[in-house]
Amino acid sequence: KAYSVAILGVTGLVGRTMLDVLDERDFPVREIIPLASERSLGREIKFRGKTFLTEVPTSEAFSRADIALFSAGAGASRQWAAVAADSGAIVIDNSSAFRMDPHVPLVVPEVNSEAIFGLDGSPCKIIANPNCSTIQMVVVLKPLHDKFRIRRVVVSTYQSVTGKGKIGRDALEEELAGRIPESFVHVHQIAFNAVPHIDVFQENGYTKEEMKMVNETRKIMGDESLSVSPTTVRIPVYGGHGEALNIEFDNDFDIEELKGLLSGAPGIVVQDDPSANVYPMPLSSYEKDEVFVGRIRRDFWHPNTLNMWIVADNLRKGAATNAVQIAEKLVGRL
Ligand code: 11C
Repeated sequence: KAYSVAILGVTGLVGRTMLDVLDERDFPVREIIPLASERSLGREIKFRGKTFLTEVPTSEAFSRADIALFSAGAGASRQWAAVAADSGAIVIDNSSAFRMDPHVPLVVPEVNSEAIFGLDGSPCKIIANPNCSTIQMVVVLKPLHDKFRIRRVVVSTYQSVTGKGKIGRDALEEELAGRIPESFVHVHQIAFNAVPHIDVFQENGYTKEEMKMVNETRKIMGDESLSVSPTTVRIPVYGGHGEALNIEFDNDFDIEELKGLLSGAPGIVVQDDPSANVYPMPLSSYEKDEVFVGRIRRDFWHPNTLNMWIVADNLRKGAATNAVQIAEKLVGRL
């Protein structure tokens, strides 16, 4: 069986990446229903040699879809998710709108794909895709938590400008070309800089991006006792988000056993050979679907504690690929 797939936000960076990933992974597509705002109405979208024209979202458009991938921001998701679900589509929502809704599963297939389905075996009508910086972290935390029980994670991120979509990428290019705007997309100049401020500050002194990493991680891992202590930073790169992780376990570990565990875990590629200068970087993770792990080493100054460095393409595993992997779990179940 092939499926009719609507993509809301198809002209954005994540929307376009969703098309690429559906194609590359041979997703059984019968028809693409490309949905965008009035501004982009009638734009040609090419998929496997066929051309589809963008439409504005309507209940009629969603009634033609089996699966609706949403990536047009939380406002659009709030407006259209229930309409799409009531029209018969299963919504996979890349926005933050429903992630913490207790009735909506928040899914990273390597960690909790079983959450996609209800007790009767049918898929939930709305499934949330987590924040990019959370997704890559939980992929590596999961096998370690299962084996050694994680007590605490201290994480510092190095996030690509594409996390803010096309405007984030364009802002860096403009600044590098010497065109300095009156107000900065990344709050401050991002060219030649690092800005420890992603999304808005909350009353507790953390940013919304940081609190997503705390709350989403607990929900996906199904463990409210997990302690995640984040600092999120925007840096002037494309290709992926980097994260330095300091992980304290309940139990001690053997470093070689731990590396073997990561190597064998789904969705992870270990790139760790300091003697040959091999470790993950945004440039080498660009347009790849896995989470890359390196600099794996014991924290010698704290018991049962590990340091490592991970990188993943935030538009791929951090958004489009994760959404398509969720859609793959629906194949044969709709
Ligand atoms: C960033 N992580 O890098 C954000 C982008 O909740 O899906 C994704 C925001 C989200 O700016």
